[in-house]
Amino acid sequence: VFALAQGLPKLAVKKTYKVGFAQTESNNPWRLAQTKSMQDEAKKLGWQLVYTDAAGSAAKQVSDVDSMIAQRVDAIFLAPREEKPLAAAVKKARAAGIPVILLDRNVDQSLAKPGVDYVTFIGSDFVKEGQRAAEWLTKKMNGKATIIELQGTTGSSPANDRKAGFANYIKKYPGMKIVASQTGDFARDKGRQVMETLLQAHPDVTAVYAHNDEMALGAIAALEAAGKKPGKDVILVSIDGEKDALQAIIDGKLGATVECNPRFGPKAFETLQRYARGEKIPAKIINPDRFFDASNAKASLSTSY
Ligand code: GYE
Repeated sequence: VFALAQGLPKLAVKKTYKVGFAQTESNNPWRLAQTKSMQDEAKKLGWQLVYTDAAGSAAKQVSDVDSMIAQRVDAIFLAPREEKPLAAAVKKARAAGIPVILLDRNVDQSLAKPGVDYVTFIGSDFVKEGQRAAEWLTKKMNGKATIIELQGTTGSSPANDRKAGFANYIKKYPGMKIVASQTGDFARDKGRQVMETLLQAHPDVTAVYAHNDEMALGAIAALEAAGKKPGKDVILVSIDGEKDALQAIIDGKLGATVECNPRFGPKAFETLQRYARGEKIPAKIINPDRFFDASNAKASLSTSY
């Protein structure tokens, strides 16, 4: 009955809405900060928030979206765990007449499109984040490094784009070599385990590029367990800017981290209201990100999460 031939579902202008937020997992400070920001903003506006946690499973997240559709939420905020499987969930919501706004991760652009299948993507420029990490590391290592890369969740847009942004930058520097690249699933303990294994095969490693802080912190633990000094024997760079990472910079163990801002609440809810009013929403809304290294980590600690 609700199926639309094409185009985005309309959203009525109302005082309050019932909106869904389909979170991907809650295993790190970044996720917790994002969830809190969404809950705080819903509370502030007096909107009902239907919150689900996919606990790291794309299949569960697809069924979480299904249940939001069944509950007839007014709109869905979705943080798609992986690019391909969640594109179908986006299309299902659209067909049911429910507008979707993507938060922090994108879906495969050949499978679902902004302005057609979903309203917009709000998040960071992940390619640029990878580039900035590469730029810092190249400078720090004077263009010569034996690098281990710890990738984020396989099939997720930040893992794909952070990898591409970094690789594209170091291409111009033949001395910057990635000798191993494996997923640590954006998780601290997985990062530690993967680093432990990769260290045995590559004891000559001089640098680590981790797609998020949690994996960098895991790698630091693995390096220390192997008798190496992170920050001296091996230089690490990562992405997110969480409190533990800023502390690791202050302690001299982590070199730098590119910020990836998790505080989506105000922007997300405001964008939905603008959409309801019929304003034209751009296909992408990019969050500005800061950069933290030894020069500003201490001063920035209190602004972190
Ligand atoms: O960097 C990571 C989280 O999707 C941008 O996911 C987000 C990433 C973030 O688990 O820490």
